Amino acid sequence: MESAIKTVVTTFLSSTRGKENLEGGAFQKLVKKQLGGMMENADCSSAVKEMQRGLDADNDGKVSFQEYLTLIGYLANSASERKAGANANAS
Ligand SMILES: [Ca+2]
Repeated sequence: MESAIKTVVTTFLSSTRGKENLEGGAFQKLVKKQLGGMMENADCSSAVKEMQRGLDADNDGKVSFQEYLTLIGYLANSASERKAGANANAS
């Protein structure tokens, strides 16, 4: 658990290269390199751009750490829903 949290943090920090936000293509690079197994559209640039816009709560064109956590939370949530769906037959 602790290593997972550290990975979430260090992945963001290494992707921003010292900046506070993921800017330009950094977000897309992160998604393509790190999340291809969890996200169906990770290789589709337009889908990733769309997702970046959706995460960008303050509309500054960049993905802040907080906004990035929204994505992590979303992925964790959908992973747990998939597990729950596999364990129970009912919707
Ligand atoms: Ca933002």
